[in-house]
Amino acid sequence: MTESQTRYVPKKIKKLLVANRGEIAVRVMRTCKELGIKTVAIYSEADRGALHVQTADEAYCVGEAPSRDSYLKIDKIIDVAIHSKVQAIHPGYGFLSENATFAEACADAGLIFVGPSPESIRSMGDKTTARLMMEKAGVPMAPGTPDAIDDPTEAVHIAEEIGYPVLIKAAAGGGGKGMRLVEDPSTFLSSIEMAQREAESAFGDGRVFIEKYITQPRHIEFQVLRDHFGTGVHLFERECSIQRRHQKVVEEAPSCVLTPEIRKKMGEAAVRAAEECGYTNAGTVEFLIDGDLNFYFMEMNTRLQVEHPVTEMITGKDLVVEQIRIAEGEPLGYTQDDLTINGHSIECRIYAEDVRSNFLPSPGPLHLHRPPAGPGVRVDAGVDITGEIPIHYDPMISKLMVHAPSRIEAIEKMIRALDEYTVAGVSTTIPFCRFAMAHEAFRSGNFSTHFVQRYFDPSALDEANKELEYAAALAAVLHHHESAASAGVNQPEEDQVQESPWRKRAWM
Ligand code: MV4
Repeated sequence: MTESQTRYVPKKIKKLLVANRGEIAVRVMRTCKELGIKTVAIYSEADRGALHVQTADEAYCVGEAPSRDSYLKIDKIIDVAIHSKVQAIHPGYGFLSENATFAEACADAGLIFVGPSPESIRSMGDKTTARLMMEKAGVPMAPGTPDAIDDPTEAVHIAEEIGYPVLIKAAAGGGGKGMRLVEDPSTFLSSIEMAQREAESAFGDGRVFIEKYITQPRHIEFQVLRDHFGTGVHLFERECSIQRRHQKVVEEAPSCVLTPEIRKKMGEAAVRAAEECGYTNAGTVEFLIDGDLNFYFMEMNTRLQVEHPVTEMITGKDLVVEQIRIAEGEPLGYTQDDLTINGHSIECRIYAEDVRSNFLPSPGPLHLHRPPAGPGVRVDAGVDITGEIPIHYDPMISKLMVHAPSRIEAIEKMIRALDEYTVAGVSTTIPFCRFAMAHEAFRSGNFSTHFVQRYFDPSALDEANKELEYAAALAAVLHHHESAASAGVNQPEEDQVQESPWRKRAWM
């Protein structure tokens, strides 16, 4: 295709296929209903009775339970889209959402892919290409190799210049896959070789690059939106530092460590990042931020993210509405100055996992799913009052979001909502979320991406006796309030406190 042929032709969406399952499929369909758009679901044989199938106006089985036989079957999904006469496909997150070949297949079939162009997906998917583009856009990055390493002995010198520890990352990786930490030069060469071999077998692409390792960072990401007329905005940040093995568990917006000045700088860098790759639709620019509030580009996610609702709650924007309008060729219709932060929002991801057994997935039938409600509470679930968490997919049951005027009120509301949440039949991460909400480090804002590893001890949980656990959390909170600012109880050990770069920025 030549440049002129790719010019965007506005087109109204009357019917849309959601190429996904679970809560995100339901969430996208809800907005479609509000916009008067008919919805089409696809499902695997494991999902015949699933909520997203019941929610859709039409539903089509696309194959057997394993994702590669159903939710990842590009040809089959395009066939269903053509047969059901939709104008557009929304990919949700995961599955085919960041697959450039799928976005291309949609375009080739005359279908709107609700997301960025295949070119944007491809360039951000290759972390070395992304790095080069961000450098050009003047987005701050951790010191590192400008490109993939082809001469490891030369890379030793670069690592020496950067200074140890360094992190080896796979060009085709992302989300923490294929990373390797190198503490000192003695293991550098062997680590590079191992990383290249691992990347080759995991991604079919052995290219790796190195970056200076940022210690005890926080993960802060910016939501961006960009239309087909070159207007781009950011919808502020989400703090996602509470994660376990690259799986986020608690997210919030805004982050309690950003000053208005740094927020503005990071937001502008995120919009420049989107401009540089000709980005359209919704995207997320991930940063690491160190204790001195220096920020570094990590990667760009070219999809709607799991944690998008916290952004919706503080901005009042429905991100799926924005995605669909942009995909239809509508101009954004507002600018950065029209956007403000209202209050504070927190999300807890409720997984069917056993927190006492190292977060082992706990799939199976849900005998009862009774989510909390009330003012400022939102639950996006993939199941109804009963349902099933199939073994074949991500075991997330739902996302619980709260919105309140301040961070502390949001935390208290979340504790109330978690306590109200009843799930019978499977183990859930609710006890972990309650632990996080009650923890002094979380409450004070003095935490980093090491929070779970540093503080979480499953033996502290007693899921069998919720009341007891809740009472303990309350007692701890009460104690904290009564012991006022400097008692030093409920604080991490002295040496840990001193080494935390976040303590000086913690407030409530
Ligand atoms: C890093 C880093 C420290 N320094 N890069 C993890 C996910 C992937 N996007 C990149 N990741 C990291 N990159 C530099 N230069 C630490 C991590 C990291 C991390 C980042 C965010 C949230 C949780 C994390 C857990 C381990 C490592």
